[in-house]
Amino acid sequence: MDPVLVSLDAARCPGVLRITLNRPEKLNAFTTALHKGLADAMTRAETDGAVRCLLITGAGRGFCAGQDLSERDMSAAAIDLGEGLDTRYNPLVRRMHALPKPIVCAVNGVAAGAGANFALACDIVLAARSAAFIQAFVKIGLVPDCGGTYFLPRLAGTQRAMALAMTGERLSAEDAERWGLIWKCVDDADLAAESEKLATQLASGPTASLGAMKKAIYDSANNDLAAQLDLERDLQRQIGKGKDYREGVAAFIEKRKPRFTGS
Ligand code: LHQ
Repeated sequence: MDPVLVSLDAARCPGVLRITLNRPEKLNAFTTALHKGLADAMTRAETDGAVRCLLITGAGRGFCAGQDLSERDMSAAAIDLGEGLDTRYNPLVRRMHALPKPIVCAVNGVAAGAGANFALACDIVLAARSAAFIQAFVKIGLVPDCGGTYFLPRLAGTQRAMALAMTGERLSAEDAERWGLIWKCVDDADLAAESEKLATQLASGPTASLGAMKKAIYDSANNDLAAQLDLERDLQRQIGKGKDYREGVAAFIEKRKPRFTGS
């Protein structure tokens, strides 16, 4: 069984590359093969102009239970967890952040360990009401990875980040929404339709402008106001040269819906 399903269904969700983690019997825990599937999907997202938004979800009752703990060689000589981060997790998170296209995540069930932080690395996160986020690392004597110590304090504040990491307590999707970790918690039965609707809307949007928003908002974490104002100017200058800006203004003047092409 393919550990990652990748599809672009032009009839159902035009412009949306759907990426489904597909090891439902193990709650879609990361293996080397699953990472390879994700890396290939990212390459397609980066190079295929027909892809204008990503939609990531999980098959079955879980979203992702983090690293598959049965795949690790536990002999003392073999343990180098940094290697897995260097070669698989960290490049994945960097590529997701750098991708100049929006990434929607539909968290369909439990998201634990690196699975929780993989979800938080997406640009807009929806979660089913029955889903939960667990910083499970403390339970096996590790530290949050996959960007967790970067995203959590920025999204939820230092106190909440610290307590989530140190206790490994389960955070419900409702609380995750209340705390600002995710965009929306929706009824389980509505998750697929809501996330497809959002991804399809973004895929028909001004892609270059969405990509620039992503860069500006993420870079703001490391910029002072002066640098951020300069960045906004540079991005606006660049985006203003695109066809979508002209189309947006023309549509406004002509009192019609814009037809953005992503250029
Ligand atoms: C799993 C897993 C799993 C294998 C469920 N592995 N089988 C770590 C090390 C190295 C380098 C880089 O980074 C990392 C980062 C990390 O991600 S560390 C954190 C790893 N993840 C965890 O510690 C979470 C472990 N899983 C759980 O605590 C529970 O499964 C949760 C709370 C996610 C869900 O609980 P339940 O709903 O009760 O499901 P379950 O425990 O019965 O799991 C269902 C099946 O999935 C079961 O298999 P089985 O054959 O017995 O039916 C589990 O063994 C398997 N599974 N997580 N990470």
